[in-house]
Amino acid sequence: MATTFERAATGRPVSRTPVWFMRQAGRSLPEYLKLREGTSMLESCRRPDMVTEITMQPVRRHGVDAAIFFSDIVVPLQAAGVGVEIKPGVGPVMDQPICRAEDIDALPELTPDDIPDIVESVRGIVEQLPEDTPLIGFAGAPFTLASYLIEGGPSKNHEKTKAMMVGAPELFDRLLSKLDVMSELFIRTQVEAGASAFQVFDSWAGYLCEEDYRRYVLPHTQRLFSGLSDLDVPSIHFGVQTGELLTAMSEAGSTAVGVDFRVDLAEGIKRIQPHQALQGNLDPAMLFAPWEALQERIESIVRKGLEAPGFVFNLGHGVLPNTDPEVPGRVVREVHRISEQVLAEKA
Ligand code: 1CP
Repeated sequence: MATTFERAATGRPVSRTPVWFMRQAGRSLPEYLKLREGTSMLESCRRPDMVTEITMQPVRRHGVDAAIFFSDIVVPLQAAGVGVEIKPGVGPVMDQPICRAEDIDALPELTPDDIPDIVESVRGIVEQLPEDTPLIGFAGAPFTLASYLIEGGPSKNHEKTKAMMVGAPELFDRLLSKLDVMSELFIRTQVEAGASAFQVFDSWAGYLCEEDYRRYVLPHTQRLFSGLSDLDVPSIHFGVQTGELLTAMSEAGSTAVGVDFRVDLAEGIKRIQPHQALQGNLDPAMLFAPWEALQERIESIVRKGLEAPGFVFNLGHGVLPNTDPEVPGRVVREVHRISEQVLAEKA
């Protein structure tokens, strides 16, 4: 039987709205900080005992309706042999940024033999998860991964990436094609090992105008989703500041589209495909607001979201580092309460 999350993410009826939070595992949890002491981020991602425990922590503490695999979008690059490190407080940093054709040709391919630990981690998590709590796998979208490779690390303006995109489109296309294959294998590995759904993070797509997105990026993301369509599991496509791109992103082929907090959900519904589910979109900063103010926001989002064919409650981006670890669980309970009430009113 499909779980509430799987039903909502594919537009099937539910009795209440499922909730999970991007970055629900991590810096906001004292038990995470303790476990991570002395182990680098990428090493933690490759140790099945740690991945399993960290993925389970928010499920236990917050009672969320889905777990998200603890990993990072650069893990497949690192597993394939690319020199990359995740610097605390910075993010992924590359040993050697990509700029020429030779760099792209030299980019190693990911093979199943590089990631037996991912299979082991997923199996360990699925064994521990309650039956009604699915595991969501994920990967970075080709464009967002390309930005880290070309810029060499986190970037404010993505100028080198855009320069290659318009100045050497055939190189850019070759790079994104290689990343497509890598992300497809990373997701396929997670789902075949037991993940019930997946999310594609195109975090930095929102830096593009729609014309460039459609011309240089969308065909690759479409290929990624169509390559995974045989898995027949719910899929979510998410990016930050993508209000202007939502319609184009909705054409990539996911069952659900993630909306960040800048877009009103009533407007978001109009911009995606009529059959698609919606995921979002509470501003993560609102978890710091007084409870009554937060409650009002939750109710407004749930009422709007439930007008879509399917609705998954989430934040508009990741949980912020200093979030009170008691608050996400309260949000979960409140979303359940309000959505049950709204769905009863509609029945
Ligand atoms: O030092 C630390 O503790 C590392 C902090 C950290 C964590 C906990 C990083 C570095 N990544 C992660 C885990 C992570 N990354 C998850 C775990 C599952 C969960 O959601 O609980 C996921 C899904 C990601 C995916 C990811 N990594 C994205 C897409 C999501 C998003 O936030 O938009 C991106 C852009 C990255 C790159 C990255 N990794 C880490 C940081 C700080 C960043 C962003 C850096 C930047 O601003 O460019």
